[in-house]
Amino acid sequence: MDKNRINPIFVRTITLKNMGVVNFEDLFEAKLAKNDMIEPKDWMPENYRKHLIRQISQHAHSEIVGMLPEGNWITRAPSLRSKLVLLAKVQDEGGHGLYLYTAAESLGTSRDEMLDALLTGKAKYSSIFNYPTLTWADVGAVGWLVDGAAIMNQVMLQRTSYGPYARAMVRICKEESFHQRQGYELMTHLAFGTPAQKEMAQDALNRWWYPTLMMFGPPDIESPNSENAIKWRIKRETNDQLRQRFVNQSMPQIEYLGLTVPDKNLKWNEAKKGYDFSEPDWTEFKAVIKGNGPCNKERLASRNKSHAEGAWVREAATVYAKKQNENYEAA
Ligand code: FAQ
Repeated sequence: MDKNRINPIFVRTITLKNMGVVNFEDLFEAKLAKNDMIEPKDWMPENYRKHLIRQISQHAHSEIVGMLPEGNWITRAPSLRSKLVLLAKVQDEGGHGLYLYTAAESLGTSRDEMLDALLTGKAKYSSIFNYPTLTWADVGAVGWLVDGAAIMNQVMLQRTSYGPYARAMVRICKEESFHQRQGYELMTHLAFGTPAQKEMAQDALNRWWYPTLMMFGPPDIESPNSENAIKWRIKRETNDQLRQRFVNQSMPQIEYLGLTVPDKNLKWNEAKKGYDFSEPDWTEFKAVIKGNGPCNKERLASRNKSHAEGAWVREAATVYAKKQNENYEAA
């Protein structure tokens, strides 16, 4: 970040020709009230900026750590078609990470700072990517359930109040929709295949169901960030609302596949026009986000290895950019 930049926190008012003295905070609130986007050069409260850097960088980390569980299956995909599709999907997730890091940079943080926080284990990323992909059916379950849950949350984020984040989400949602279809197609083949294939699909659903419900975050009463997120229109719906919608949407898909959820309490509730269901194990969730999930150490080790192996690319790019600059200045 440019240390000499005027710190906008200390500049609170501006005098406009027609309006006299205007308070920046009032302008910010008026924009939110009108559903206008906040843009990088607009004044914003420091806590709003920090909240966004936290959420967007965690989201970016999730995308690139999220490449690992499925990337693990590229060399073992059962056909050329499924290999090509999976390769394209995993590559898309890398692209999502890049748009999101760029959106976070527009708030005054740097790529190096964010990556350092990820690689040293200080930053969070989605709990879901700390679970292993044990069989080919898990690739289907990730595309169908995990991308499905991601879309449920990200459709709302297309209308988040920060412009660069909202715009990144538009393209990301389109791509995630393909990913969700790819996962469901794979599950369909297995669920309507041989008894052994159907069993694989059921086993994957059993293992991914509760971790997917955890993706939406803790229950609303235990979600410290939700109040500000809703106030500032960063989130438009709460963790519990989105989790409920996800269950409602998934059940007809599960029934079509002839599969079942690992939840004896799940039943339709006519009064609320939605399903009642069991909460995930929140103790497990807390352990996973503290770094003690089944694959946290493995995921961080993989990211650190890739980062170290990419050092020569970063060095080469820096030298090339310097040379380009020198040529430009000499011309
Ligand atoms: N995992 O107060 P809240 C994808 C943390 S993208 C880990 O409720 P908030 C694509 C939370 O950070 C998936 N940590 O927090 C893909 C906070 O800690 P902090 C990622 C979690 O922010 C598919 C604390 O708990 N999507 O899957 C989780 O209001 C397939 C208290 O929580 C996004 O990031 C969790 N599940 O709500 C890629 C969407 N939940 O920071 C590859 C954007 C909560 O105070 C393959 N993010 N925490 O230390 C959001 O919408 C929100 O940040 C939530 C959490 C909903 C994730």
